[in-house]
Amino acid sequence: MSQDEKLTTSARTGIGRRSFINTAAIASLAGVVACTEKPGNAAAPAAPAPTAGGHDAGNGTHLKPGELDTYYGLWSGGHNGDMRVLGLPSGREIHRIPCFVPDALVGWGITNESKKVMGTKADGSLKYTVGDTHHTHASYKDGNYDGRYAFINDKINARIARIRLDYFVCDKITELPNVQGFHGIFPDKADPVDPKINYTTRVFCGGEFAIPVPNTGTDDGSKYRSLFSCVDAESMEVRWQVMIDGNCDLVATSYDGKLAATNQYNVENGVHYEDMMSAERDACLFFNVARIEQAVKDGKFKTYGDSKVPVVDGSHDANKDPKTALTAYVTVPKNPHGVNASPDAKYFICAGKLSPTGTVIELAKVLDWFDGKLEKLDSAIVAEVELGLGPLHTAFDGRGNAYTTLFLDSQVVKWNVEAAIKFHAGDKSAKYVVDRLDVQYQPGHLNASQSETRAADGKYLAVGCKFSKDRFLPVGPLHPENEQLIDISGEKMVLLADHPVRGEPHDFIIFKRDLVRPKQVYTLEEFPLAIKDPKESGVFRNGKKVTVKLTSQAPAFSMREFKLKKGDEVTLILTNLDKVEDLSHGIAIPKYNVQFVVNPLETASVNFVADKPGVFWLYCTNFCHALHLEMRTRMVVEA
Ligand code: CUK
Ligand code: CUA
Ligand code: CA
Repeated sequence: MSQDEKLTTSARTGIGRRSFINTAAIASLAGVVACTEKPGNAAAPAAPAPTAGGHDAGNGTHLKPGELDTYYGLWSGGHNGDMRVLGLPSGREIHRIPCFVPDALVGWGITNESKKVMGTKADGSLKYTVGDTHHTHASYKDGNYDGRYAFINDKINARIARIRLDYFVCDKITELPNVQGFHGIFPDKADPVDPKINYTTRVFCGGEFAIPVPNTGTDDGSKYRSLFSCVDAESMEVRWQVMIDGNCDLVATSYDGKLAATNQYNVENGVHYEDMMSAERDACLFFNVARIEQAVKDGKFKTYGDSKVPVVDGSHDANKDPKTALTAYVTVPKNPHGVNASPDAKYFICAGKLSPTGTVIELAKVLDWFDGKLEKLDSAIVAEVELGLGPLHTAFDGRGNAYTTLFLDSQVVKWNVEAAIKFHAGDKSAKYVVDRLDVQYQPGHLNASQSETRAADGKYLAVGCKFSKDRFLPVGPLHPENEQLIDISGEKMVLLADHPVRGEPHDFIIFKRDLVRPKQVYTLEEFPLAIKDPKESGVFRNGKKVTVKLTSQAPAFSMREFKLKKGDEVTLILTNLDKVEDLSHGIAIPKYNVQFVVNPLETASVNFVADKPGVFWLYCTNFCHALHLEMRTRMVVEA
């Protein structure tokens, strides 16, 4: 960027704050740590950690060829319906995990195995082909990520997907009954009853849009309700739901497993936006997990429609007595957005959205209320302080500071939680705002490295900006969104990099790379249909039903040709017998609309009707070998 262009940007964004960023960025250069030279092999796995605050090439995010990132980022892919994997601090996108939407690269939604995960109609076609992912979180153990699973929501069709982090693939999808606009998710971090279970066994899901329950075609607006759902992290079945007053939005969970919460912006039960913002205060709704599970055990639930999932009553009226209450409604200012758990395990923070405030709720006090030891529930609020315009989401650095996005101000504000509590208690000399940084532009989610774990390390902060405007080359009316990386290791925040991303990214997590140990090859045992030996290949006929068994080993498929008859109902099974990591093959069937990839020792299958007679060259689509182009097999469909 030339100096002139820089000035243009500064003029658009407010010169004062821009020049501050530049000064801060230059100041941080003083502590440059020379990038470690690695002798010899550029692909050596151990990458030197770029020191935040000491920047090579002026931005701290540039890795030399062959160097690896030090953090993984799991990103929601918005209405692409996938999860994205980024390496940080480089910001390079290294993988996409298709979940809710078909993906032509790997044949997600084409193979029988992926269709089974995605869900099909009676005719075998996919039940849904659109998705809208917002929130992604990973399973916990001892308050940190354990590398087992990640979870992601689909807002459109109320589905939750689980991703296995050993293979970085989606292995289960569950549709929530009687829910529309399923928004926030959060895994629990411990069991509220059994202290031995210090890891994730449940995932909580917030239903955002109130609908008639069951939703069977009678529109009686007065009966619209929202449900808060609990999904079993292992079976992925819905364990229970809570019918609430108002709605759910984002979700947070406590470190002891006792509490889950959702912010509510529509306590009014409005159906138009004017109605939804008519009250001055909405709520942060807490769920007493142990009591809810006891109520389910005791049979105190109903079921609705076709669903067999137990639904307990979480309404105001049914939960007035703290000693028996399943839910607690803490009132917070107007149409709050995110709710986030501080890494010291003490607080949930609700961002005000239509109020310029952040609300700090002390969890010990909420538990006191459930125990009958706190008279007024709202006195669990220990701070409600002004942050700026349009506060949405909050992240943490593990040093007592919170970072909140200000959508309208296009800023991130860094504030000290304990100072905010003192200020709220009357000490007006307590300076809680530590720093402000302009971001480009209109930030939604933000998250810091390891933020919502006990191991928050305060190194990097990423900010998902909803508008990029002038930050990238123009590409027509649809601009990319702008994912920005900020160094938060010092007192002042320092903007490090802009990254264009496909819309609409929402939530994400950033964690140390050694918390996951991905496998490099599958095992044959994982696939019931695996063809373990090329000699098992062949065409196996049972009337019109035909099974074609094929294996791949570079540079050939196990059969050079095979014959079918017009009208055959074919299942083609392909096992990749190559055992070397990264040696994947793809297979395409021209005119039959088939393409999928098999990774080392993976098996996948497709069904099709051989309705077009002719000779078809099935060919490998992944460049696997010097003879990749020659890697083909002939399918002859006889008329
Ligand atoms: S919501 Cu996207 S900016 Cu769906 Cu998490 Cu706040
Ligand atoms: Cu196998 Cu290309
Ligand atoms: Ca409201």
